[in-house]
Amino acid sequence: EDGLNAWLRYSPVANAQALRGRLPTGLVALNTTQGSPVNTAAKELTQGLNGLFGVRLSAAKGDGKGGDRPRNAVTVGTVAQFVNANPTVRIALPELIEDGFHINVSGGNVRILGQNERGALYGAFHYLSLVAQGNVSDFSLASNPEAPVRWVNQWDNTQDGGTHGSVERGYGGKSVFFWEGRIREDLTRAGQYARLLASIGINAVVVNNVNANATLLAPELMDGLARIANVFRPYGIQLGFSLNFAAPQMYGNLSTFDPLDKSVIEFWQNVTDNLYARIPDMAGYLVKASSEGQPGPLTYNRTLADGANLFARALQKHNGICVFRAFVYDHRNLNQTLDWKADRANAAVNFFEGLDDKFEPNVLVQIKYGPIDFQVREPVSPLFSHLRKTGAAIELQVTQEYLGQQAHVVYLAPMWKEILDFDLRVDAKPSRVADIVTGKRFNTTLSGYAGVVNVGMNTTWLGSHLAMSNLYAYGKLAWSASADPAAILSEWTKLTFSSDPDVLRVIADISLASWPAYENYSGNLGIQTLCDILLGHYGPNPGSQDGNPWGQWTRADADTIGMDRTVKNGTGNAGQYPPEVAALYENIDTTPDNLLLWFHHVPYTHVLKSGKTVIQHFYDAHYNGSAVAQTFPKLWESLKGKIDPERYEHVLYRLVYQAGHSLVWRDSVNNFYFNKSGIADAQGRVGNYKYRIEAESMKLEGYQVYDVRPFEAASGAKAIV
Ligand code: BDP
Repeated sequence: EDGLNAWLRYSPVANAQALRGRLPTGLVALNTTQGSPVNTAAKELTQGLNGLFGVRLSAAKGDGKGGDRPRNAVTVGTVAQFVNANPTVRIALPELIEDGFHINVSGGNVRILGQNERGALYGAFHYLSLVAQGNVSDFSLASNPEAPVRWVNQWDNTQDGGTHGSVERGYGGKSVFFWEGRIREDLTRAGQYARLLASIGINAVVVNNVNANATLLAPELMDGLARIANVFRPYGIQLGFSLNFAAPQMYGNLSTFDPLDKSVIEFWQNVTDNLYARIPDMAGYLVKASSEGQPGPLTYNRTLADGANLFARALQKHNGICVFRAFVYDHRNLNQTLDWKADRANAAVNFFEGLDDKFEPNVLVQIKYGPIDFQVREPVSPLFSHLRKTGAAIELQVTQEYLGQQAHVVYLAPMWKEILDFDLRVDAKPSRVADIVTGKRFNTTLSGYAGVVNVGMNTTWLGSHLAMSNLYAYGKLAWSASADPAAILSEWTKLTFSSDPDVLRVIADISLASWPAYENYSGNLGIQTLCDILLGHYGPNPGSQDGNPWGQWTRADADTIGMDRTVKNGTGNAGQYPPEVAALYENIDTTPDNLLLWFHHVPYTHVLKSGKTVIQHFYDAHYNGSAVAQTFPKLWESLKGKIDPERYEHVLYRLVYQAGHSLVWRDSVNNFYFNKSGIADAQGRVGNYKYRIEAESMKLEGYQVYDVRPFEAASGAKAIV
């Protein structure tokens, strides 16, 4: 068990023999064309029922024409194909929207019908997931996605200095798509990835990094992209493509990339036509522009709408969409003085202000869940409340960039759920983020989800077996935001490991405790993840938070900490929310403790609602969080013999590492603020390590002592190597 099949293992269910009698033995595929999603569904059903129950499906006699319906068979196809094949049969079909499906199980007779071919494939995967969990009773259900856009973004580089096929913020190895500046010859892994994604309802993958390489527009590379699209197509996955805004100049040798320039418009139309000639069902473009040094419309004093519309118009005749990222900021404070206005959290609303009615209808604005950047705790981005005419998508990050990079277990679904359930109270009316990004709140047609996943060639995909629950949960929540994180996890565990109650309990105990634990040892009270902020985004480095020009500051000094984002005294960020929410955050008494330091600048001695001071909360939370992480290896060890050895050891290794690294986090952050504030820990722990034996004090054979920077990342600023 190397993880490659993730939750699609189809390993025998416990009582397969007893359940087999209730399963179909025949198969009617309503489209048998090679490469069609319905044909894929038929193959999956065959493979799945065989693996799970040892059932060998055979093509059932009679394709149903004239009402001659086969018995004890599973029928799979679209509603239209079914009606076409059974003109005289009348069945009550529930209403399905694009990509939706209907399943009816009556004894061994199973009918799986999609609104389209992709829906039929989703239905087949859903049916297999239910029977794999031992559910073979009769049922009838219909399921429709809540949002049309359920995309994955991969930050894969075609070429990147010497590291060909690297994945930016990817922790699972090299790209499954690119190698040595080209598209891989062998795209087997890309196909396996598409299969996993289809099984959780994903309908498109943007294959290249948002920091896009313009050379991908070369004809031979476009040919390669078409090969990826061919591998995706049987799974109903469309290909999306990231663009470099300056490509007209960098690649096309034009003198400009001004979005209103005629030659630039022609350039993009030409590129788009060339891509669609090769990939007629391409999903569209993803554009990162005027952000983090990337070129964009602002270079020419054009608006972001001018930038987005350039691509949207080129895509219109091909029915493609332009997903334009809202991650636009240039709120640098180069003097690194305390300029309260230099708040990156304000950037997106500032840049999009006044543009709501300026976008072409096929533009979708993709907004990171919080106003900064995938931190362990952020309020939701205020931009969700500003776009009413323009479709909005929420960007979530499956790859755990700031959240432990898959070396720490952090089950993210509870965090996403909190964000999706947050009510922004636009116009004093219920306005859940989930209702905004599914188009319900403002009646937008384009809406949805983007998940930055960043799998790689490692057989575990993400570098860690347990991290895959995040990918699974992402798909499930993008399908329906009402899904419950604990239920999703339990389903994932059953499919990935087993239904053994101990396995379910332990994985739930670890996973559901993991986000709070990580928050506790990595950055509390809304101060953000206190990791190294400039480069790796990994490991503790609270000092780095105040030493960078991007306004992403903790504003900590000897007496005080936190960013004043109030309208009254601070950066005004609280005022970007609708009035009820703005009032909540403006007032320190109504700001929840977990966002206190996001919105307010207070003395370390400020007393929280919990009754503790800020500094004591820091100390205690870091001890509590790391104490929880210490329990993970022991919990996991209780599963020895219940998990196959390969995955058991892989997970254990990481959990032991996490337990250790959580102590590094605890002591680094606590020591840092202890040194800064000079306030002692009421429990006498911080700075008082009398039971600890420092490695550098031991008799060393084959090791050398070296100085650690930042000093707080090692006790006594020393480590051995
Ligand atoms: C940051 C990542 C960087 C991405 C950027 C983005 O560190 O690698 O390019 O976000 O989303 O979090 O564009």
